[in-house]
Amino acid sequence: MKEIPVFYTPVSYSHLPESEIFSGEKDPHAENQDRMIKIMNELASCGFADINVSKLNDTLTYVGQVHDAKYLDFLKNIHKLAAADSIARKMAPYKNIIPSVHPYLDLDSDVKFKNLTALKGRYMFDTYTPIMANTYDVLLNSAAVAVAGAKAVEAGERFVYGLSRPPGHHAEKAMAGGYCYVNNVAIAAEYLRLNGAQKVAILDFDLHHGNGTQDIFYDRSDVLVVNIHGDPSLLFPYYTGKKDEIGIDEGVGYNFNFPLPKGTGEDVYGKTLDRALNIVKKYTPDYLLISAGFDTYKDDPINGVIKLDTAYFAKIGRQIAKLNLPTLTIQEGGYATDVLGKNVVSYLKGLTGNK
Ligand code: SP5
Ligand code: ZN
Repeated sequence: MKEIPVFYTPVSYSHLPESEIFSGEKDPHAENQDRMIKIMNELASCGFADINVSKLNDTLTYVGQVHDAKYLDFLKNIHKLAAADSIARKMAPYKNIIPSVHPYLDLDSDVKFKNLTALKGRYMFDTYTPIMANTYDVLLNSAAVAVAGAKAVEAGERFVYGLSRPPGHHAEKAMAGGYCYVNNVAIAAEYLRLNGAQKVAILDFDLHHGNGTQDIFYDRSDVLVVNIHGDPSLLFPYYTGKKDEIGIDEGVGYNFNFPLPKGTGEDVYGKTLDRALNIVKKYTPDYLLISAGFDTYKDDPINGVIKLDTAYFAKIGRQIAKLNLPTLTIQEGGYATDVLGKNVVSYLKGLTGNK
């Protein structure tokens, strides 16, 4: 399987969120290190060529094009600020930064967010996405994988897979959430736009609506965003992902959502995928980027809505490949750890038409 280079960074293994807080209770964190180990092992046993992205190079430039400077300062500094604050209060330093309150008015006030608790609530939209001491380093390396992948398709590779971890599609311009801190696929898209591509399309087939990617490109026509996901009235991220979110200003007509009802299987999924791919085709993009989440797998522990099996991910790959576009796939969710590697490989083999 030399046809699909795999980009990854071992720095991702040091991302160890230990728990996510759901309704006041601590659950073991679903986005665990084992996921990546399983993917890497399966890729290795199928002979994929893996490429260790060991340097950030110009990653920060493109991260800065997508995310607000104040948000990036927050990600970079919050741990040190919180540590200093704990010492001043004679408390043990926090291991995990998690918000406690959220602003409901005036998100741009500089005055309001001087207090650390207020600041956390401003830049983190849920209690599932803890910031640890090494998180800033880890998220930059995860983004570097996406940038390296973008450079590889730019250099002429037909298919590239970027195993970014942590994932990215829930990260908005100025907000972390849904296990995501910076938006890897958006950073790759922005890299391609700033280096000569006129039009980039993003297709997101993670179970969850890619609210972050939608937020980042909502007022733009140069990056088409198409999302297929479980009905957000039943599922995270709840507040976005409805059909009538079509973009604003320049971006009207360049954002598409396909929310799917509980119990969606291959038949309905396949028809929806065809419609989504037709929209991409009509747009005639220079590049296609895929936010690939495998949490639509039938036995995924956080899925009760869309039911696909391992073989079906190959079908998704085959349908995407029919568009004949240079295609960069970025890893997002998927929490059925034991079969995650097999699901990823099934999809990648579908892209190239391998069995
Ligand atoms: C990248 C990605 O797929 N992010 C998904 C984040 C969704 N998190 C949902 C967490 C659901 C909480 N689990 C409730 C378990 C009850 N004990
Ligand atoms: Zn997901």
